[in-house]
Amino acid sequence: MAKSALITGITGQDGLYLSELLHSKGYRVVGLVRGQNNPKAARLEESHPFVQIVSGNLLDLSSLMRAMTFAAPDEVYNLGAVSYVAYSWQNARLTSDVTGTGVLNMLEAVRLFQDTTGKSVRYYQASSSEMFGKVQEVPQRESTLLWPRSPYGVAKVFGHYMTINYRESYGMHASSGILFNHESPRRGVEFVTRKVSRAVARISLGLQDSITLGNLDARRDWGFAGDYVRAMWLMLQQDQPDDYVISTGETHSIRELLDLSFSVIGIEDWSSLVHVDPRFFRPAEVDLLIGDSSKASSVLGWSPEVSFEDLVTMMVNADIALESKKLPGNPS
Ligand code: NDP
Ligand code: GDR
Repeated sequence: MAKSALITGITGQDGLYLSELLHSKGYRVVGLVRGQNNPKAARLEESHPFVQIVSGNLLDLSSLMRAMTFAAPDEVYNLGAVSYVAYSWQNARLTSDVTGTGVLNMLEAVRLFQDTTGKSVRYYQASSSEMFGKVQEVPQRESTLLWPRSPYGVAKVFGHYMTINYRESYGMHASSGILFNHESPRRGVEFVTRKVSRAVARISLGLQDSITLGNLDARRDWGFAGDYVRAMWLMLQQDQPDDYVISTGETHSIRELLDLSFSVIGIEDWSSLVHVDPRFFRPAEVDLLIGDSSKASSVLGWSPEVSFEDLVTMMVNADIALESKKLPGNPS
Protein backbone atom coordinates (compact mmCIF):
# COMPACT_ATOMS: atom_id res chain seq x y z
CA MET A 1 0.00 0.00 0.00
CA ALA A 2 1.21 3.54 -0.75
CA LYS A 3 2.78 5.40 2.16
CA SER A 4 1.16 8.57 3.41
CA ALA A 5 3.02 11.72 4.53
CA LEU A 6 1.84 14.83 6.34
CA ILE A 7 3.89 17.98 5.66
CA THR A 8 3.53 21.17 7.69
CA GLY A 9 4.91 24.28 5.94
CA ILE A 10 3.77 22.83 2.59
CA THR A 11 3.42 26.32 1.05
CA GLY A 12 7.06 27.20 1.85
CA GLN A 13 10.16 26.56 -0.24
CA ASP A 14 11.01 23.18 1.30
CA GLY A 15 7.41 21.98 1.51
CA LEU A 16 7.00 22.37 -2.24
CA TYR A 17 10.21 20.48 -3.10
CA LEU A 18 9.53 17.75 -0.54
CA SER A 19 5.97 17.25 -1.78
CA GLU A 20 7.32 16.70 -5.31
CA LEU A 21 9.94 14.22 -4.09
CA LEU A 22 7.40 12.20 -2.07
CA HIS A 23 4.85 12.27 -4.89
CA SER A 24 7.50 10.93 -7.30
CA LYS A 25 8.05 8.06 -4.85
CA GLY A 26 4.34 7.18 -4.86
CA TYR A 27 3.37 8.70 -1.50
CA ARG A 28 -0.04 10.13 -0.74
CA VAL A 29 0.92 13.69 0.25
CA VAL A 30 -1.17 15.70 2.71
CA GLY A 31 -0.20 19.34 3.32
CA LEU A 32 -1.20 21.43 6.34
CA VAL A 33 -2.25 24.94 5.33
CA ARG A 34 -3.03 27.60 7.92
CA GLY A 35 -5.55 30.39 7.95
CA GLN A 36 -8.87 31.19 6.43
CA ASN A 37 -8.64 32.04 2.74
CA ASN A 38 -4.84 31.69 2.64
CA PRO A 39 -3.97 32.81 -0.94
CA LYS A 40 -1.16 30.26 -1.04
CA ALA A 41 -3.71 27.42 -0.78
CA ALA A 42 -5.22 28.35 -4.14
CA ARG A 43 -1.78 28.58 -5.74
CA LEU A 44 -0.82 25.23 -4.27
CA GLU A 45 -3.99 23.60 -5.61
CA GLU A 46 -3.09 24.85 -9.07
CA SER A 47 0.65 24.07 -9.10
CA HIS A 48 0.62 20.85 -6.99
CA PRO A 49 -2.81 19.25 -7.55
CA PHE A 50 -1.58 15.94 -6.10
CA VAL A 51 -1.35 17.49 -2.60
CA GLN A 52 -4.39 16.94 -0.36
CA ILE A 53 -4.80 20.09 1.70
CA VAL A 54 -5.84 19.96 5.33
CA SER A 55 -6.51 23.05 7.41
CA GLY A 56 -4.49 23.56 10.59
CA ASN A 57 -2.13 25.70 12.57
CA LEU A 58 0.91 24.79 14.66
CA LEU A 59 -0.52 27.00 17.41
CA ASP A 60 -3.65 24.84 17.65
CA LEU A 61 -3.10 21.29 18.93
CA SER A 62 -6.65 20.16 18.17
CA SER A 63 -6.25 21.17 14.51
CA LEU A 64 -3.04 19.11 14.34
CA MET A 65 -4.81 16.10 15.86
CA ARG A 66 -7.54 16.39 13.23
CA ALA A 67 -4.88 16.65 10.51
CA MET A 68 -3.23 13.48 11.83
CA THR A 69 -6.55 11.62 11.71
CA PHE A 70 -7.19 12.79 8.15
CA ALA A 71 -3.69 11.96 6.89
CA ALA A 72 -3.10 8.77 8.95
CA PRO A 73 0.52 9.29 7.98
CA ASP A 74 3.47 6.93 8.01
CA GLU A 75 5.75 9.99 8.04
CA VAL A 76 5.34 13.54 9.36
CA TYR A 77 7.65 16.34 8.19
CA ASN A 78 7.36 19.36 10.47
CA LEU A 79 8.61 22.22 8.28
CA GLY A 80 6.16 24.92 9.39
CA ALA A 81 7.74 27.88 11.20
CA VAL A 82 8.17 31.60 11.42
CA SER A 83 11.44 31.23 9.52
CA TYR A 84 12.76 34.75 8.86
CA VAL A 85 15.48 35.45 11.42
CA ALA A 86 15.39 39.27 11.17
CA TYR A 87 11.60 39.26 11.73
CA SER A 88 12.02 37.17 14.87
CA TRP A 89 13.31 40.12 16.92
CA GLN A 90 10.20 42.15 16.14
CA ASN A 91 7.92 39.17 16.75
CA ALA A 92 9.78 37.24 19.41
CA ARG A 93 6.70 35.90 21.17
CA LEU A 94 5.00 34.76 17.95
CA THR A 95 8.25 33.14 16.81
CA SER A 96 8.61 31.33 20.15
CA ASP A 97 5.02 30.12 19.94
CA VAL A 98 5.09 28.88 16.32
CA THR A 99 8.72 27.87 15.79
CA GLY A 100 9.23 26.62 19.37
CA THR A 101 5.98 25.54 21.06
CA GLY A 102 4.53 24.56 17.67
CA VAL A 103 7.03 21.68 17.61
CA LEU A 104 5.74 20.47 20.96
CA ASN A 105 2.16 20.62 19.63
CA MET A 106 3.10 18.57 16.55
CA LEU A 107 5.01 16.00 18.62
CA GLU A 108 2.03 15.68 20.96
CA ALA A 109 -0.36 15.23 18.04
CA VAL A 110 1.87 12.43 16.70
CA ARG A 111 2.20 10.77 20.10
CA LEU A 112 -1.57 10.86 20.76
CA PHE A 113 -2.30 9.53 17.26
CA GLN A 114 0.12 6.64 17.80
CA ASP A 115 -1.36 5.85 21.21
CA THR A 116 -4.96 5.82 20.00
CA THR A 117 -4.48 4.03 16.64
CA GLY A 118 -1.46 1.82 17.37
CA LYS A 119 0.07 2.96 14.07
CA SER A 120 3.75 3.94 14.17
CA VAL A 121 4.71 7.28 12.70
CA ARG A 122 8.15 8.58 11.78
CA TYR A 123 8.75 12.27 12.52
CA TYR A 124 11.15 14.78 10.95
CA GLN A 125 11.96 18.08 12.68
CA ALA A 126 13.34 21.02 10.67
CA SER A 127 16.17 22.15 12.93
CA SER A 128 18.64 24.78 11.79
CA SER A 129 22.28 25.84 11.68
CA GLU A 130 21.01 29.11 13.20
CA MET A 131 21.09 27.14 16.50
CA PHE A 132 24.92 27.22 16.38
CA GLY A 133 24.84 31.03 16.45
CA LYS A 134 27.96 32.41 18.10
CA VAL A 135 30.93 30.53 16.70
CA GLN A 136 32.10 27.76 19.06
CA GLU A 137 33.69 25.38 16.59
CA VAL A 138 34.57 25.34 12.87
CA PRO A 139 33.15 23.47 11.03
CA GLN A 140 29.93 22.91 12.98
CA ARG A 141 28.82 19.30 13.54
CA GLU A 142 26.12 17.43 15.49
CA SER A 143 28.12 17.70 18.75
CA THR A 144 28.91 21.44 18.51
CA LEU A 145 27.68 23.52 21.45
CA LEU A 146 24.49 25.44 20.60
CA TRP A 147 24.60 29.20 21.24
CA PRO A 148 21.63 30.76 19.39
CA ARG A 149 21.82 34.47 18.56
CA SER A 150 18.20 35.29 17.67
CA PRO A 151 14.71 34.59 19.05
CA TYR A 152 14.33 32.31 16.01
CA GLY A 153 17.49 30.40 16.95
CA VAL A 154 16.35 30.03 20.56
CA ALA A 155 12.95 28.72 19.43
CA LYS A 156 14.65 26.19 17.12
CA VAL A 157 16.82 24.96 20.00
CA PHE A 158 13.63 24.33 22.02
CA GLY A 159 12.12 22.35 19.14
CA HIS A 160 15.36 20.44 18.59
CA TYR A 161 15.68 19.30 22.22
CA MET A 162 11.95 18.59 22.49
CA THR A 163 12.31 16.26 19.47
CA ILE A 164 15.23 14.47 21.15
CA ASN A 165 13.23 14.32 24.39
CA TYR A 166 10.22 12.67 22.69
CA ARG A 167 12.58 10.16 21.10
CA GLU A 168 14.14 9.33 24.46
CA SER A 169 10.96 9.52 26.60
CA TYR A 170 8.49 7.72 24.34
CA GLY A 171 10.76 5.80 21.96
CA MET A 172 9.39 7.82 19.05
CA HIS A 173 11.07 7.54 15.64
CA ALA A 174 11.85 11.29 15.72
CA SER A 175 14.80 12.69 13.76
CA SER A 176 16.12 16.19 13.55
CA GLY A 177 17.87 17.61 10.49
CA ILE A 178 20.25 20.46 11.35
CA LEU A 179 20.06 22.04 7.93
CA PHE A 180 22.35 24.84 6.85
CA ASN A 181 21.00 27.59 4.55
CA HIS A 182 19.45 26.20 1.40
CA GLU A 183 18.07 28.24 -1.43
CA SER A 184 16.32 28.02 -4.80
CA PRO A 185 14.25 30.11 -7.19
CA ARG A 186 11.37 29.41 -4.75
CA ARG A 187 13.16 31.10 -1.84
CA GLY A 188 11.18 33.93 -0.19
CA VAL A 189 12.26 37.38 -1.43
CA GLU A 190 13.12 38.48 2.13
CA PHE A 191 16.15 36.15 2.32
CA VAL A 192 19.46 37.52 1.11
CA THR A 193 20.15 35.16 -1.82
CA ARG A 194 16.76 35.76 -3.41
CA LYS A 195 16.82 39.48 -2.57
CA VAL A 196 20.10 39.66 -4.50
CA SER A 197 19.11 37.41 -7.42
CA ARG A 198 15.87 39.35 -7.91
CA ALA A 199 17.60 42.74 -7.73
CA VAL A 200 20.37 41.66 -10.12
CA ALA A 201 17.74 40.43 -12.58
CA ARG A 202 15.80 43.68 -12.33
CA ILE A 203 18.96 45.80 -12.69
CA SER A 204 19.89 43.87 -15.85
CA LEU A 205 16.40 44.57 -17.27
CA GLY A 206 16.42 48.26 -16.31
CA LEU A 207 13.61 47.79 -13.76
CA GLN A 208 15.70 48.80 -10.73
CA ASP A 209 18.82 50.96 -10.17
CA SER A 210 20.48 49.46 -7.10
CA ILE A 211 20.06 47.22 -4.06
CA THR A 212 20.30 48.05 -0.35
CA LEU A 213 21.62 45.39 2.03
CA GLY A 214 22.94 44.98 5.59
CA ASN A 215 26.05 43.14 6.77
CA LEU A 216 28.11 42.08 3.73
CA ASP A 217 30.73 40.24 5.80
CA ALA A 218 28.54 37.47 7.23
CA ARG A 219 29.43 34.03 5.86
CA ARG A 220 26.99 31.22 5.13
CA ASP A 221 27.14 27.62 3.91
CA TRP A 222 24.57 27.76 1.09
CA GLY A 223 23.16 24.69 -0.68
CA PHE A 224 20.26 23.88 -3.02
CA ALA A 225 16.86 23.14 -1.41
CA GLY A 226 16.17 20.27 -3.83
CA ASP A 227 19.24 18.43 -2.50
CA TYR A 228 18.31 19.10 1.13
CA VAL A 229 14.76 17.68 1.04
CA ARG A 230 16.30 14.42 -0.18
CA ALA A 231 18.23 14.29 3.11
CA MET A 232 15.00 14.76 5.09
CA TRP A 233 13.44 11.75 3.41
CA LEU A 234 16.59 9.62 3.85
CA MET A 235 16.56 10.31 7.61
CA LEU A 236 13.10 8.77 7.93
CA GLN A 237 14.12 5.67 5.96
CA GLN A 238 16.69 4.66 8.61
CA ASP A 239 15.90 1.96 11.18
CA GLN A 240 17.06 4.26 13.97
CA PRO A 241 16.09 7.91 14.43
CA ASP A 242 18.96 10.37 14.86
CA ASP A 243 20.18 13.93 14.28
CA TYR A 244 22.16 14.97 11.19
CA VAL A 245 23.95 18.08 9.98
CA ILE A 246 23.16 18.78 6.32
CA SER A 247 25.52 21.23 4.61
CA THR A 248 27.91 21.66 1.69
CA GLY A 249 31.09 22.21 3.72
CA GLU A 250 31.81 25.48 1.84
CA THR A 251 31.31 28.99 3.18
CA HIS A 252 30.89 32.28 1.28
CA SER A 253 30.39 35.89 2.32
CA ILE A 254 27.57 38.13 1.09
CA ARG A 255 30.28 39.94 -0.91
CA GLU A 256 31.11 36.69 -2.73
CA LEU A 257 27.39 36.14 -3.33
CA LEU A 258 27.28 39.60 -4.94
CA ASP A 259 30.43 38.93 -7.03
CA LEU A 260 28.93 35.78 -8.46
CA SER A 261 25.39 37.11 -8.93
CA PHE A 262 26.50 40.23 -10.78
CA SER A 263 28.95 38.20 -12.89
CA VAL A 264 25.96 36.29 -14.31
CA ILE A 265 24.85 39.57 -15.98
CA GLY A 266 28.42 40.53 -16.94
CA ILE A 267 29.09 43.10 -14.17
CA GLU A 268 32.46 42.77 -12.39
CA ASP A 269 32.42 45.96 -10.26
CA TRP A 270 29.11 46.25 -8.38
CA SER A 271 30.27 48.85 -5.82
CA SER A 272 28.08 51.67 -7.18
CA LEU A 273 25.03 49.37 -7.40
CA VAL A 274 25.01 48.15 -3.78
CA HIS A 275 24.20 50.36 -0.79
CA VAL A 276 24.60 49.37 2.85
CA ASP A 277 21.96 50.51 5.36
CA PRO A 278 22.19 49.86 9.14
CA ARG A 279 18.44 49.17 8.99
CA PHE A 280 19.29 45.71 7.68
CA PHE A 281 21.85 44.91 10.38
CA ARG A 282 20.71 42.53 13.12
CA PRO A 283 20.90 43.11 16.90
CA ALA A 284 23.15 40.03 17.08
CA GLU A 285 24.73 38.40 14.02
CA VAL A 286 25.75 34.85 13.21
CA ASP A 287 29.13 35.58 11.64
CA LEU A 288 30.29 32.28 10.23
CA LEU A 289 28.47 29.09 9.30
CA ILE A 290 30.15 26.11 7.71
CA GLY A 291 28.90 22.58 8.30
CA ASP A 292 30.47 19.16 8.52
CA SER A 293 27.94 16.70 7.09
CA SER A 294 30.24 13.66 7.15
CA LYS A 295 27.75 11.74 9.37
CA ALA A 296 24.98 12.24 6.77
CA SER A 297 27.40 11.19 4.07
CA SER A 298 28.45 7.94 5.78
CA VAL A 299 25.09 6.89 7.33
CA LEU A 300 22.58 8.26 4.81
CA GLY A 301 24.79 8.19 1.72
CA TRP A 302 23.80 11.84 1.20
CA SER A 303 25.86 14.51 -0.52
CA PRO A 304 24.87 17.75 -2.24
CA GLU A 305 24.73 17.75 -6.04
CA VAL A 306 24.34 21.45 -6.93
CA SER A 307 27.38 23.72 -6.42
CA PHE A 308 27.21 27.28 -5.06
CA GLU A 309 28.08 28.66 -8.51
CA ASP A 310 25.32 26.64 -10.20
CA LEU A 311 22.83 27.62 -7.50
CA VAL A 312 23.48 31.34 -7.89
CA THR A 313 23.35 31.11 -11.69
CA MET A 314 20.07 29.14 -11.49
CA MET A 315 18.50 31.77 -9.20
CA VAL A 316 19.58 34.81 -11.22
CA ASN A 317 18.44 33.24 -14.50
CA ALA A 318 15.09 32.20 -12.99
CA ASP A 319 14.53 35.77 -11.78
CA ILE A 320 15.48 37.20 -15.18
CA ALA A 321 12.83 34.95 -16.77
CA LEU A 322 10.26 35.97 -14.14
CA GLU A 323 10.98 39.70 -14.24
CA SER A 324 11.07 39.79 -18.05
CA LYS A 325 7.34 39.11 -17.97
CA LYS A 326 6.89 42.49 -16.25
CA LEU A 327 8.55 44.46 -19.05
CA PRO A 328 6.26 46.91 -20.83
CA GLY A 329 4.89 45.39 -24.01
CA ASN A 330 5.25 41.81 -22.80
CA PRO A 331 1.78 40.32 -23.30
CA SER A 332 2.23 37.68 -20.55
P1 NDP B 1 9.41 29.08 4.50
O1 NDP B 1 9.46 30.35 5.28
O2 NDP B 1 9.52 29.13 3.02
O3 NDP B 1 8.06 28.31 4.87
C1 NDP B 1 7.53 28.32 6.17
C2 NDP B 1 6.22 27.59 6.17
O4 NDP B 1 5.69 27.57 7.51
C3 NDP B 1 5.14 28.22 5.28
O5 NDP B 1 4.47 27.20 4.60
C4 NDP B 1 4.22 28.88 6.31
O6 NDP B 1 2.88 28.99 5.88
C5 NDP B 1 4.31 27.87 7.44
N1 NDP B 1 3.82 28.41 8.71
C6 NDP B 1 4.12 29.61 9.28
N2 NDP B 1 3.43 29.77 10.42
C7 NDP B 1 2.68 28.66 10.59
C8 NDP B 1 1.74 28.24 11.57
N3 NDP B 1 1.43 29.00 12.63
N4 NDP B 1 1.16 27.03 11.43
C9 NDP B 1 1.43 26.25 10.35
N5 NDP B 1 2.31 26.59 9.38
C10 NDP B 1 2.91 27.78 9.50
O7 NDP B 1 10.56 28.13 5.11
P2 NDP B 1 11.50 27.07 4.35
O8 NDP B 1 10.72 26.24 3.44
O9 NDP B 1 12.71 27.79 3.87
O10 NDP B 1 12.01 26.21 5.60
C11 NDP B 1 11.26 25.08 6.06
C12 NDP B 1 11.63 24.80 7.52
O11 NDP B 1 13.03 24.55 7.63
C13 NDP B 1 11.35 25.95 8.49
O12 NDP B 1 11.00 25.36 9.73
C14 NDP B 1 12.68 26.66 8.62
O13 NDP B 1 12.77 27.34 9.85
C15 NDP B 1 13.62 25.47 8.54
N6 NDP B 1 14.95 25.73 8.02
C16 NDP B 1 15.10 26.35 6.80
C17 NDP B 1 16.36 26.52 6.27
C18 NDP B 1 16.56 27.19 4.95
O14 NDP B 1 17.70 27.58 4.67
N7 NDP B 1 15.54 27.32 4.11
C19 NDP B 1 17.56 26.05 7.00
C20 NDP B 1 17.26 25.39 8.25
C21 NDP B 1 16.01 25.23 8.72
P3 NDP B 1 2.28 30.31 5.14
O15 NDP B 1 2.60 30.09 3.70
O16 NDP B 1 0.84 30.28 5.43
O17 NDP B 1 3.00 31.48 5.73
P1 GDR C 1 19.54 33.46 7.67
O1 GDR C 1 19.21 33.91 6.16
O2 GDR C 1 19.34 34.54 8.63
O3 GDR C 1 20.88 32.79 7.64
O4 GDR C 1 18.39 32.39 7.94
P2 GDR C 1 19.14 35.35 5.48
O5 GDR C 1 19.23 35.09 4.02
O6 GDR C 1 18.00 36.16 5.97
O7 GDR C 1 20.49 36.08 5.99
C1 GDR C 1 21.78 35.56 5.67
C2 GDR C 1 22.84 36.57 6.02
O8 GDR C 1 22.76 37.68 5.12
C3 GDR C 1 22.92 38.89 5.86
N1 GDR C 1 22.30 40.01 5.16
C4 GDR C 1 21.00 40.12 4.84
N2 GDR C 1 19.97 39.27 5.03
C5 GDR C 1 18.75 39.64 4.58
N3 GDR C 1 17.72 38.81 4.73
N4 GDR C 1 18.54 40.85 3.95
C6 GDR C 1 19.55 41.74 3.75
O9 GDR C 1 19.34 42.80 3.20
C7 GDR C 1 20.85 41.35 4.20
N5 GDR C 1 22.07 41.95 4.16
C8 GDR C 1 22.92 41.13 4.73
C9 GDR C 1 22.24 38.58 7.21
O10 GDR C 1 22.66 39.53 8.20
C10 GDR C 1 22.73 37.16 7.44
O11 GDR C 1 23.99 37.17 8.05
C11 GDR C 1 18.00 31.42 6.97
C12 GDR C 1 16.51 31.11 7.21
O12 GDR C 1 16.05 30.29 6.15
C13 GDR C 1 16.32 30.36 8.51
O13 GDR C 1 14.97 29.95 8.62
C14 GDR C 1 17.25 29.15 8.53
O14 GDR C 1 17.12 28.45 9.74
C15 GDR C 1 18.69 29.60 8.33
O15 GDR C 1 18.79 30.27 7.08
C16 GDR C 1 19.67 28.44 8.32
